[in-house]
Amino acid sequence: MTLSRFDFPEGFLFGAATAAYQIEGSSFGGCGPSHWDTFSATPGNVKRGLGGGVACDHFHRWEADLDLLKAANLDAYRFSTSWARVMPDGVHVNPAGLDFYDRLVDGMLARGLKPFQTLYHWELPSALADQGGWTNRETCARFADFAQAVTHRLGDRVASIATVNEPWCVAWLSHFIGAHAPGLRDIRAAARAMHHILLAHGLAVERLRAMGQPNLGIVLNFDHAQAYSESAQDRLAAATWDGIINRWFIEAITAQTYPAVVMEGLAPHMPRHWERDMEIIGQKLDWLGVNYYTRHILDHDGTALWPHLREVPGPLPKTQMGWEIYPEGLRNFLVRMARDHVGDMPIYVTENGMALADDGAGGVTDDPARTAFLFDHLAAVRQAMAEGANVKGYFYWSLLDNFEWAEGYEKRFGLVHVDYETLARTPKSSYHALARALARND
Ligand code: IFM
Repeated sequence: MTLSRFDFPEGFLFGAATAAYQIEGSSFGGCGPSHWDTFSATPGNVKRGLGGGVACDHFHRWEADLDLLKAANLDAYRFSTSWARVMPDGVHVNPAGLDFYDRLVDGMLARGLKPFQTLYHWELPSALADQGGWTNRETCARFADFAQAVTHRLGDRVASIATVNEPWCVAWLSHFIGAHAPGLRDIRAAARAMHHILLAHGLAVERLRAMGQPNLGIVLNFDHAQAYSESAQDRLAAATWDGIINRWFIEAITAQTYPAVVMEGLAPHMPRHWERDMEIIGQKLDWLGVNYYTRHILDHDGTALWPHLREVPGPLPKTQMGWEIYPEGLRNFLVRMARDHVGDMPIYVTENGMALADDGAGGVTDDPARTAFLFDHLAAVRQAMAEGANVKGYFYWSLLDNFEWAEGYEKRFGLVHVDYETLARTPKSSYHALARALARND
């Protein structure tokens, strides 16, 4: 199914997203070390042991990259501001770091692109990681300082600010599963990170509100949780997964509570007096960002410790990440967020996309599967809107092939191909399809 911008209400925003560490090159511009530099320098953590030192060299090529966004007829660009670049030691400002983002934001405005900024997309300065990172409550206060410093410089020009990208990844994936920096597998560290990342969000919102900054939100990732069978145990496994990834953050923010099904495992490990933070965490926001990629099928694993579950491979076609393609899940989450949590508050799909292999045989830029993925998910957004979700925009992940965290550079999500030898950019057929769909014909 092919759609165009005219199938959506006037003012609906189409954009593409990236993140600082994944594209900029952390070895440039006085950027400080982050826990992703050390994580990726440790054997076994990242495929081929590559980090974000150069990445896509966006730090030097940002103007051409903004031109690509504009030529795709996009309305907005979702980018992030690296904490380690702005504050190399986590505390003191690096003027060159702020200057870079200042130029970048002006470059967006000059091209008619709305800047959608994310404050934290995972590059925790090493100096703060050394002090316990997200397991340490102090990091939350430092994050509010960072939020203030960046906003003081950029806040007059950005269209919106998200505090944190995907707190589930920051906390659970990184401290319980251990797949992302800092690579811990420790339930106590995970419980603390699950709470502290929300506290950091709340403190930043409080600080930015005090500065009069409008349009504040957070970006959460959602994963459709399906029980493998109708058995009570499998349904509990799916409900537990749903609680950990889909309910924990949104319920803290909108209802100032944590789901009982998750507290069953985490309660003994929560920081002291966590309840006292819930009011700060639950401040009213202006919009919600929904990142959606796939579903997971869960069954009960009686041999495993809490949360007693394991993932079962599903039957649907999969992306290069091995993720099932399931657009219905996006419709579900958008409707569920509106119905159960945020009502009429604006929702943006802040990430949605697929990785496709670079086959190295000339097919790298011909990606009809990505085009189909994109339009099928846009159709799901339309359905959700017809069912009452107040969705205001859609951002494809990602503009460029980039550093896909633990997967290194092999998993390619971009509308634009990046040759990591030459760093040349080549728009794929999905990029051209999107550009045609968004053309205004005027
Ligand atoms: O690349 C990531 C991004 O940093 C956060 N959301 C999911 C994407 C694909 O895995």
